[in-house]
Amino acid sequence: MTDIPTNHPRYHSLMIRERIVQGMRDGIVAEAGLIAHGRGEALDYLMGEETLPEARIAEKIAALKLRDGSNSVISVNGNTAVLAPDEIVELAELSGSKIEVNLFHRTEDRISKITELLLDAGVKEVLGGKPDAWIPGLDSERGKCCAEGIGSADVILVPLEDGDRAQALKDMGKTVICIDLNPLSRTSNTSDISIADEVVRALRNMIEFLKDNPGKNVFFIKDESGKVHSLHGFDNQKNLEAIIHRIAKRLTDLQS
Ligand code: PTJ
Repeated sequence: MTDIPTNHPRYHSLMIRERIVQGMRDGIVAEAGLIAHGRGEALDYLMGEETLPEARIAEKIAALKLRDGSNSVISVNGNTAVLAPDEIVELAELSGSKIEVNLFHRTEDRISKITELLLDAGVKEVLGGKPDAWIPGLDSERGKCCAEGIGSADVILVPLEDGDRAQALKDMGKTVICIDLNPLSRTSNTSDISIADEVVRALRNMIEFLKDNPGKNVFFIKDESGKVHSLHGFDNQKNLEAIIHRIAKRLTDLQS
């Protein structure tokens, strides 16, 4: 890995980038994953590289939905595995979710490397290696899934997703939660709960929230201004619009 001086003003961002590059060299991240990451970096820059208040609301609601699901599944791809293996495992434990590896650029070698990475992070079982079901409406390799995981999930968390599968999962009647820095993407606009935040920050915030609210029936959450939001009344489109306005305002403020 390239040596990044710790006093570099963009140290944190460059270190994360290095993890993605190394992940690609190790055969875990798809080549296209580098491009996806660059797109994410640009959007994160526009957001000030911090969790926006609306994203925090979505994270809390998503964490509760995941914990409330009777068969919740966290779907993992190459980028997510390399950036946040420990966070995936911890969130799965706290929310009682299964973990399934599901890849757009599927190869058996990548599936087994990602599975190994997650097992090393401490989870007992990782699904995805022996697919026995198919997501209807998908022609790509991404359609392959496990009946006991994604196939029968009622709530599914899909970090760094492509729009096609989000729609196909919705068509199966599942509650779809995405993590995607692009509030304009098809994935964000298709999902039930869209978290427009960087994946590591998002997963850590969800973990923190569940730790602060262990085993409770939580139906309402408060935002930073003290406003109360109901778990059932969450308006995803409105939340995404607020994020787009925030980015637009930030750009205007930076210009003046
Ligand atoms: O590992 P595979 O084979 O399943 O492939 C994974 C990738 C990411 C290559 C594949 O799903 C893909 O091509 O995704 P897209 O269509 O490029 O979409 C990725 C989305 O994730 C984009 O909207 C990015 O802005 C966003 N994104 C990238 N990095 C991050 C991110 N969102 C949150 N956190 C990030 N670190």
